[in-house]
Amino acid sequence: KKGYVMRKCCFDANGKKTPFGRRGWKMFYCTLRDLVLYLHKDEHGFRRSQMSDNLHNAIRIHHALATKATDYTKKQHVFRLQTADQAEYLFQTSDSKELCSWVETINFV
Ligand code: I3P
Repeated sequence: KKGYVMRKCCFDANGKKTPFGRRGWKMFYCTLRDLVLYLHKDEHGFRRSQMSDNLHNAIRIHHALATKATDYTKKQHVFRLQTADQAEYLFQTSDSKELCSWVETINFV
């Protein structure tokens, strides 16, 4: 699965709160492949990039959990992603169908 999303970092690895200045929303082209979410500036990023670039913003989703962020009311169509290393992100999708599709894809791969 692929597509544009907005991402906000809430907690870094080991549940450490993401510091102010790095908590903003940022747009990425997201590619889910082999249990990794790759985040790039645009849809050409994956093809153009070196593997080291790919891994820079990559999130491993093995043993991760995606849930609709019903408690986050500032934006619509947002899901929360909690990873095995206890990082936490919010992702805003374009509509409710995309939201369900990302959540299901992440949880059932
Ligand atoms: C953050 C940015 C986010 C905001 C976050 C700020 O500042 O304004 O949009 O989250 O608030 O810290 P910065 O870009 O300097 O990191 P919301 O959009 O959810 O309000 P937060 O610290 O309460 O998460």
